[in-house]
Amino acid sequence: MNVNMRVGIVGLPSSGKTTLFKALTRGTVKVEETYGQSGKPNIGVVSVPDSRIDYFANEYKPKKITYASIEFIDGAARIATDQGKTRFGSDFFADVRQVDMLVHVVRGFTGTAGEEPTPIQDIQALQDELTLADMQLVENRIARVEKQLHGVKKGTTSPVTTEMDMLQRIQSALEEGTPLQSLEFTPDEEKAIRGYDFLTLKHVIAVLNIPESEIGSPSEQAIKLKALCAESGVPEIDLCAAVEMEVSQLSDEEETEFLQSMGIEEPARNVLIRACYQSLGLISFITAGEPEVRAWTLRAGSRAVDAAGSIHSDLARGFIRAEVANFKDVEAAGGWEAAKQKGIVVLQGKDYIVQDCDVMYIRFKV
Ligand SMILES: Nc1nc2c(ncn2[C@@H]2O[C@H](COP(=O)(O)OP(=O)(O)OP(=O)(O)O)[C@@H](O)[C@H]2O)c(=O)[nH]1
Ligand SMILES: [Mg+2]
Repeated sequence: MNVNMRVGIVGLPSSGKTTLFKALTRGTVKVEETYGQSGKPNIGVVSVPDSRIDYFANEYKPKKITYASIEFIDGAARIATDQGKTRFGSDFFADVRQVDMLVHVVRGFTGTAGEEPTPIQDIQALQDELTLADMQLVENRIARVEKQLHGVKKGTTSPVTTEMDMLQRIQSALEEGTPLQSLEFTPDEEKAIRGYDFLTLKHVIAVLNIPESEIGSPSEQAIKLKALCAESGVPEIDLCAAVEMEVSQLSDEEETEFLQSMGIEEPARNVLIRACYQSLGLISFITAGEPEVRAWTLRAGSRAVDAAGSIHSDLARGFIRAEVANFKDVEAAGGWEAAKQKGIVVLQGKDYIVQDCDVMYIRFKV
């Protein structure tokens, strides 16, 4: 399985989307500054930072090092402001449908024309639009199912009545402002829902683009936004995109030095990349050896045999056992071989649920 997750960077004009994109891609992608001019989005594939890989790369000096990756798209899902009013075009929704999740950049700095930041309203505006689009979707679908219901005998149940029942539940939830994520569905319903592609079911991470002066000392507004996001279960990250972009252009050593001097452990872009990965419900396990040290992406809850299959179908077919250890334990033991000798590496069967911190070696025979 090659999981290629696509994250759309959305937000009002001049909120700092492209600046953030440059920070995420560390200047490796040539960017179009505004889509107004080209209409083309900026697309960049970014490695998910992973200290486990760095550790084994150091131990094995492998020929190849492969991090997990995420694709970021800046410029899909454009939003325009027209005389102070936010406009979401139909292409906005079409673009949003194509990504797996959204990073919503909101302006926390004073605008170029002196506009005060209004992050809470900005977040709400996008949420409202997504909700409205979903209401429209559910209404259209209900109208269609109603027609099909004519052919169903009253008092009997059929797939059509079940669908109608579910659609009505969704409709009331949207009207009441209850997040669809909090509704309970049967596995069949879940499948149907994925087919509808509701926008409010996309995971969102809010990024408050703060001025440099507020790094480490959040404003009242930032604190309020954080509380609000926590309440609605939306992860929120404060960062200064302009500083992140500058830092990201430095070499690794310079960057570490610079951040240390500011008392910062790691760049916010890494925190954001990892948050996206988590929000998508993904985990990774590591395989390590001289040919390659590599992170493999899996959906949380996957079994050892799925992990084997993600490497190669032969490994799933001929799966015998997986040698598994927690990375922290391997590190503490002083490496994989040492961990084996100390009995830290254990054998697991097909149904073992892979954990995000696992280092694995698959034993197989075909
Ligand atoms: N003070 C400050 N200005 C920023 C920051 N990030 C971006 N800007 C400025 O805000 C303006 C817009 O930044 P962009 O990154 O181009 O914003 P955008 O969201 O991509 O804009 P559009 O693509 O036109 O919608 C630029 O003048 C940036 O220099 C920041 O963190 N702090
Ligand atoms: Mg831009």
